[in-house]
Amino acid sequence: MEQTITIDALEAKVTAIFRRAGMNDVQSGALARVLTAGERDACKSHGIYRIEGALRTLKAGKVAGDAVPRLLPDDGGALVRVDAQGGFSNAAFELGLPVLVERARALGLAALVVNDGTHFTALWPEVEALTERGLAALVMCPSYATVAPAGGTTPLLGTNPFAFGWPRPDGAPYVFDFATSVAARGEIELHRRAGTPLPEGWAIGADGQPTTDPDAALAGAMLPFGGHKGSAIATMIELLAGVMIGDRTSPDVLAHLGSTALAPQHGELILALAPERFAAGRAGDPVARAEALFAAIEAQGARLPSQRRFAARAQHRAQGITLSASEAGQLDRFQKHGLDMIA
Ligand code: NDP
Ligand code: PYC
Repeated sequence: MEQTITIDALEAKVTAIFRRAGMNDVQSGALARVLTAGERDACKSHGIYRIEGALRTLKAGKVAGDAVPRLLPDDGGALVRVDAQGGFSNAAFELGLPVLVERARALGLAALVVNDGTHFTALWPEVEALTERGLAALVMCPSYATVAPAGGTTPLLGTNPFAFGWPRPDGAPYVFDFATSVAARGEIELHRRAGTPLPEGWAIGADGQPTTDPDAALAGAMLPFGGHKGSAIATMIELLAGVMIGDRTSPDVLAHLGSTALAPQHGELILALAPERFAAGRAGDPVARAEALFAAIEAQGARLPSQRRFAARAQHRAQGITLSASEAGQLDRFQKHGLDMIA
């Protein structure tokens, strides 16, 4: 039977599942917050369906559920670094956030580098943590090699998500967050589970020919969004959030895991910018100018990115989240049996 539960109750349940699986409070709490936020905002591809993959990765010994992230000593400059210690990047981000905010406010621009973390969640929770504090943000990370570069046929790049946020004085921030492939791999997996074909143009099979079959797509290669443009952005992410920060690129991740069934371990780059510092001494208030731009977009009947998410959030806050019978049953089984549920 379908089950409707509050956001807080869902978060408590997801936390309990991770605790039952042997993860510590720091890791369980951070991961539960992000996955529950995915359900709350109707981002099914990075919501509770990802619990199974996280537990599988834990059972395979490819993520440390007991990791305590460590903030590395620095010189007080713009670069803040957290060692995730082999745990989930979400916990490392939470540790680095206050220092990143303080440095960005003081210097105008600061970067948080997370190394050696497992990151399989959406990026917008991290972006919103910065916009809530009055900062603009850019976040990116590699994934595993599943996307062929434009003009190629073999998986090399990751689905490499890229997210941006701009704080707004009254209400929800401007945020976009997307895979640099035509679709996130999670979307293909959801089509596979539902037995529905993919839209045209998402993927090619192992033979290099276009396919709408999710299994063939998962065995073949995904395609970058926007042809050579998405391919170049995905490559930039490999460089900035892989090579530059001394961490794995997407091919390294796949070589390390040997599978896309496990959550990827790599680094992450988070940039925080203080708009008022950049605009100082120039004409015009950046807040007011940004609002005028958003108003002009909406005046054409276009919607701002994340508006769908914010509407889902408001609805779920008011009415709770409805889980299907199979989702609710699976959560109960995970909570009862822990890692024994994972083959
Ligand atoms: P979508 O294509 O669903 O959405 C991309 C963005 O565009 C969202 O901000 C969305 O806002 C916005 N948007 C969608 N339609 C419109 C429209 N008509 N007008 C204006 N804005 C619009 O995202 P993806 O499927 O590419 O990615 C989904 C998630 O997967 C992301 O959160 C990403 O971080 C995550 N991901 C994580 C990876 C990882 O390794 N950790 C790898 C790949 C993806 P809205 O949500 O309101 O519709
Ligand atoms: O949906 O492409 C994806 C993805 C890869 C890793 C985490 N999410």
